[in-house]
Amino acid sequence: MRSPLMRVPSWPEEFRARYRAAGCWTGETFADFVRDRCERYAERTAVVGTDANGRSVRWSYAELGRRASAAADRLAAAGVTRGDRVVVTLPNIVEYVAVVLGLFRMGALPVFGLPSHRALELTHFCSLSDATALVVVGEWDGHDFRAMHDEVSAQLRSAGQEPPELIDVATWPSAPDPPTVSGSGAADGPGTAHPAEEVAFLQLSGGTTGISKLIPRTAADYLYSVRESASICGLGESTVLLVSLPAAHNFPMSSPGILGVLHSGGSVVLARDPSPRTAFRLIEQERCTMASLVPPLAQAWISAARRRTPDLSSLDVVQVGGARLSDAVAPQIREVLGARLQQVFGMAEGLVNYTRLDEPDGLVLTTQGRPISEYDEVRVVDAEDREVADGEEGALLTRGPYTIRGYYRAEAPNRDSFTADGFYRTGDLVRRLPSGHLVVTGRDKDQINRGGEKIASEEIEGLALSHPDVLDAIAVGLPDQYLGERICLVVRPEPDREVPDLTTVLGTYLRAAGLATYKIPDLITVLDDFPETHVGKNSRRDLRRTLAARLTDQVPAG
Ligand code: AMP
Ligand code: DBH
Repeated sequence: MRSPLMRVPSWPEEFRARYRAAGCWTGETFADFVRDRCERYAERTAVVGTDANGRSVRWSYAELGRRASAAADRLAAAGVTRGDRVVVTLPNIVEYVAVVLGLFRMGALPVFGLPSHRALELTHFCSLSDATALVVVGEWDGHDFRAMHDEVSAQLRSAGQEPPELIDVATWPSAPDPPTVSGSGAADGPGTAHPAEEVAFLQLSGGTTGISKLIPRTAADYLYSVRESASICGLGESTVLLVSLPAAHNFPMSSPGILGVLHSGGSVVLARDPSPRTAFRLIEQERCTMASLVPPLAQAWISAARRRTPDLSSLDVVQVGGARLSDAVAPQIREVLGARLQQVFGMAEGLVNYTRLDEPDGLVLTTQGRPISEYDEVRVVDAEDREVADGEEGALLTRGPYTIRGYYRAEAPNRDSFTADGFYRTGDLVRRLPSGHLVVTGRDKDQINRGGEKIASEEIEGLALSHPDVLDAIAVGLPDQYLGERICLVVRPEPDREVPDLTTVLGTYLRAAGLATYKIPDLITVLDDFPETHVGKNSRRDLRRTLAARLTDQVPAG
């Protein structure tokens, strides 16, 4: 038996009442959403892409509805029921959309892993969420996910936990089975007064401290952000969104992303790999009108478009977010790609900021936008949590109708990441302009942002420290022309040990430990001594800063 979902920190009743009264929170559940949109837009094209076996696929909304039900039936046959957590780690294939909507229909909770996650992360997510099943595609990009499921299962068993069922979408037939009479896929919402306000899925966070945490999101809060995002971004039935980023990321899922497009009756085009070649082919073929990119991908598109002159004439808006877009690259979105730029500064915990499509270049090219909602509360504060004047740099705190009040099963981090009155400490340093626009100027969290992927320094350090030849380890982000930051791991070896090539040994060690590919350090440096820092709460943070500054001067920029 799986444990029920634990209680999560949530909005006080006074806020719930306010968000309901303001119309931010409606009673729509994800099951309602799936049923309603698949019926309403039945004949329109919902999803274009490839399936687990590489076949080209084009599903109408009605077909998507059938596929979601078929996925729900298969999940139910594997033992998944309402309220269960299911870790999904699929690449950008059409089954991803069917599985997620299928889980929504049955009232089970997706936990959004990435295809780049490995046994270490997936064991952690399965364990923390007490997952009933792990959904994978048999083999992808040379990685065997079935073998990884075995590894995850062995680890959980040795910790006395029940392993998740393996669900391999590569074994699913290309045509859906006829729907079962039980209709397990189409269950109605739970019998509570506000089913839409129950936790509907767990999203992942790079977080502000420690390793990835699970973010509990509800239909009420999430669909509010999705509806508003769709409206801000001008989505409609003619929208064709190209999804080149990993589909499970919060950005391509909800800002306005796949859900925003399905809400509006448009089409989602899934790119199975992020290369400009694949993207340009799909834009030409499907006449994509919109794409969401992280800055390194935007740069890759720009340089590829300069060389190849693809037909991007259908492209109206290119969104860039996930990491700071440099002011130098921003104008090239229009100059080279011929599209309007929209900057997006968001977080899986909630708050999303957009530059609006009708705003002047001065704001669009140099700010990261302003919040979605008039109910988003934003405070920019100094080290004592006192608000600073507009234009001055400070730490960004936020609270609102779609920003969580706490992570799932994370009491200690919650004390650090949220104020007593429920503001989320984003860990971002910003300047707020009188117009409400935010400019992201830096960060006060121990995190590396590698081209939009967030990595907690502590996670890499902890793993490096488990190697017997390592006395101490520090992971920092060093400036990188292309990625924004790359990961540098600095290790201090055990004094008495003679390791011929600790850097190579450690690289192999981290990979073998099951660390996600994007977290593997780009550079490993050995130092016999670490600089002295003050003792105390912030000593490791000081050490990271000192080493990052020193290495930035010494190592040529990547
Ligand atoms: P996460 O909490 O893992 O969802 O990551 C969200 C974080 O990504 C934010 O708190 C920022 O640090 C960073 N981020 C997202 N979008 C932008 C952007 N447009 N500019 C700068 N940083 C961003
Ligand atoms: O980086 C992010 O997490 C992010 C970026 C843009 C996000 O969660 C979002 C938009 O919703």
